[in-house]
Amino acid sequence: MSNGEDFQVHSSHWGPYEARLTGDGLEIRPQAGDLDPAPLLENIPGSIHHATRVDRPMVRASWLEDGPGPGPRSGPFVPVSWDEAADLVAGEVRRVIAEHGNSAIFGGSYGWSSAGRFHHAQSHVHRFLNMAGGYVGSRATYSAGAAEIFFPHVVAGAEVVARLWHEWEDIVENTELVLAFGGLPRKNNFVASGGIAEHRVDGYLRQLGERGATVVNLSPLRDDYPPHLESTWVPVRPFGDVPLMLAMCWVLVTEGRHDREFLDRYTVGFEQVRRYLLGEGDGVPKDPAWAAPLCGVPADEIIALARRAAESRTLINTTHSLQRSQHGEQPLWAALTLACLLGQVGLPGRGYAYSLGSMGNNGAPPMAFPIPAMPQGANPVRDFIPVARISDLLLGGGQTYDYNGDVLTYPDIRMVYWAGGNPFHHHQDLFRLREAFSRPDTVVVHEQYWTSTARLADIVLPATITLERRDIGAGRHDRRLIAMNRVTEPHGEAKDDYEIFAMISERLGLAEEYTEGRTSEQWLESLYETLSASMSEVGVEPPTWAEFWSDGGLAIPPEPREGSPIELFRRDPEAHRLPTPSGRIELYSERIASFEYDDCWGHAAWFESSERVTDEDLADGWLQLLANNPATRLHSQLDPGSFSQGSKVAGREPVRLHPQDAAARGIGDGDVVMLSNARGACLAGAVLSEAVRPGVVQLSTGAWFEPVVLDGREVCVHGNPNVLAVDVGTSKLTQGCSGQLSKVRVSRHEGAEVPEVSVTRGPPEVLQPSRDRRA
Ligand code: PGD
Repeated sequence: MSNGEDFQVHSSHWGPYEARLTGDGLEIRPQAGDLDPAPLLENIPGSIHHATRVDRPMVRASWLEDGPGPGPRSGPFVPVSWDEAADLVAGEVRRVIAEHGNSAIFGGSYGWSSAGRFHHAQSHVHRFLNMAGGYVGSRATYSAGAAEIFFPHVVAGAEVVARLWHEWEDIVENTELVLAFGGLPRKNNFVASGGIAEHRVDGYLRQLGERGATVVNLSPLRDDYPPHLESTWVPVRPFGDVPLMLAMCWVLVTEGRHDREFLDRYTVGFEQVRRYLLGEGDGVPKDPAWAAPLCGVPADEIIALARRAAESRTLINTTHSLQRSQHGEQPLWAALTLACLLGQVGLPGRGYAYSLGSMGNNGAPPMAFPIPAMPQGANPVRDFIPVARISDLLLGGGQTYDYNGDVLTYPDIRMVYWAGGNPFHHHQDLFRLREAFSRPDTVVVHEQYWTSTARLADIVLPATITLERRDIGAGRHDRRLIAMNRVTEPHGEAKDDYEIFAMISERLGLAEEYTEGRTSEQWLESLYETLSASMSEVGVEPPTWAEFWSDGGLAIPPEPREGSPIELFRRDPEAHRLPTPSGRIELYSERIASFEYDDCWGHAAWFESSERVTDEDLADGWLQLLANNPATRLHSQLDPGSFSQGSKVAGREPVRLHPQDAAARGIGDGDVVMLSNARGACLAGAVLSEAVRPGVVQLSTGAWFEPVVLDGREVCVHGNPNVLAVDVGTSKLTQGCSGQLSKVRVSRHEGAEVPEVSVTRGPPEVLQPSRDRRA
């Protein structure tokens, strides 16, 4: 839609906007009707022709000269034509399949890609590889890897718990006390996978406060609750949530405040939990005196909080971040157990909620109609990995490991194919990941920008950004489909992922299967037709395809429902049995217990973690690194953008630490500091802040990884915390990402002079093409 001023409607994971080309670039403005537009929009204007765009297909010179094989993936790139690039990729796919089989290709290709239902990079890489006979895929997400595997054992699918149990409107209306473990961070509420049209959460939180409800922000960071709204900050020590929750349970049980009737009717396993809380097996009562040093909350405050929760209409929420560290299942299970003891689960706006505050549309009802999706076909290869086990896979072909009751074997991978993700941003222990990436014969990446992952690939194919293509924008729990107009021509020789795979498919004799004879425009229209058909089926007249574009989108009503799944369960637990073995909430799970894991038992429990900074560690100079999602960009996307760059300190990612910890180390505001541990080291720019609990340093993810040798050691000079984060699974049960919390040392950097960050400024070294390079 053009609105007379040449602005065109468009969208992103952080909200819709309008864009137009001007003489010297791109002008954008939030879409009218967005209640609280995201500041992340500021990253977009400079992004179209940024110096870091990949403008031509590129192949690493050494790969061209020596052919496929393991190696360090270093050295310059050479530009090639699209035909040559497509020939090379098709030839390598054919070779790997012929010599090693389809299970030698890793196509799990995790990542957020961009908004847009058709040009969704992962859908295309999976569709293409399925047509080629299959690939090793990945299960679950970096966001919620522990929750996705754990919840089905004890209540229901994680998506159901996260997205269908609660609506903000019920919370605003009913809740007196919100115990927000991990807070309800404003930065996360700007973002939702696929897009978010209206950004309503801030308004809900304001109304909640106006109604007199109390929100307790239980987090090491004060601004994990929007600073402009009122809340009570309880600065819980990292890894301290479980002891705090267990001690609250202990108070309820020993004071007889637990709801026996609820526990008998709706749950199984209270007796095992009671014995554990009282220390009948291990001799350790999980009482406030036990919990206080672990969680950093005084015992009398724990008691008061438990009593207040029992006397109020209480909602207990845990964010995704709580489960993104070792034993990530336990905070969820302990919070659910606490909510069950309070007996309020299944009442509107009360009980237990998962991941409110982790994404902007959690707590919103689903759309009444299924949003269109590109069909991916079926994958004949059965091998997969839990998504965060990528380094173990590439380093450990043939090795076995425990996962969710099974023993699995890592297949031997020869080719890695990635589109729409940035593992050298999202994975942990990046120096180990780099070693892992040196093992396969070939790494192919489709990228828009020279991210660290593109720089560590053999073949890099330039992908368009959303502004260069038409698409349908939609998030499953949003209220609007957005007509994403094409605002500008592709940068350089960039192509849509769809076109790229169509070219490669053609060389493999798979063009007909992959494209089904359709152009991108025809696919878009056919996706829209699936939506219009489901609207017509229930008697709703859908706008025509042309009207959809001229209106700039389409409002979709929420799905009508007679109560959330957990409310229905409470009303009638027999008619609405939960999909657990007992049909009830499992405070004790026979099934999990039967796996006999030493790091996840049959009930919520406290486990020590190798990355927890103890009092002795603090005395010895260690600090607890909290590597959370950033406020100035989505993950690593558009790190070179002006909003993200504007936040850098001394040209590097800002690291926040408490003035007390800074003073003890002679660190001043704005100093370049070194964070290090046995896994790696990085530089960052110091920001002193009392919003961070003493003993904790916060360095968000997403600064593009830039390793440089300083004083004889390789260091990320930009500030990517994943060089420090631990690469172990959350537990044998879930094997999720545990990168949120690590143990680090922090000091003022006084060694070699530090180079400026260059990774966000331009491309890596590119050689001129030479006709006889391969002769
Ligand atoms: P993004 O930066 O979104 O990160 O990890 P993820 O890999 O999703 O990467 C998306 C990439 O896709 C970008 O490089 C972008 O340029 C590219 N891209 C976008 N659109 C397209 C397209 O249309 N085509 C192609 N070919 N490419 C495209 C995020 C992951 O990080 C997540 S979800 C979480 S929650 C994790 N959080 C943490 C954490 O809390 N702590 C640590 N230590 N580590 C984490 N990592 C995880």
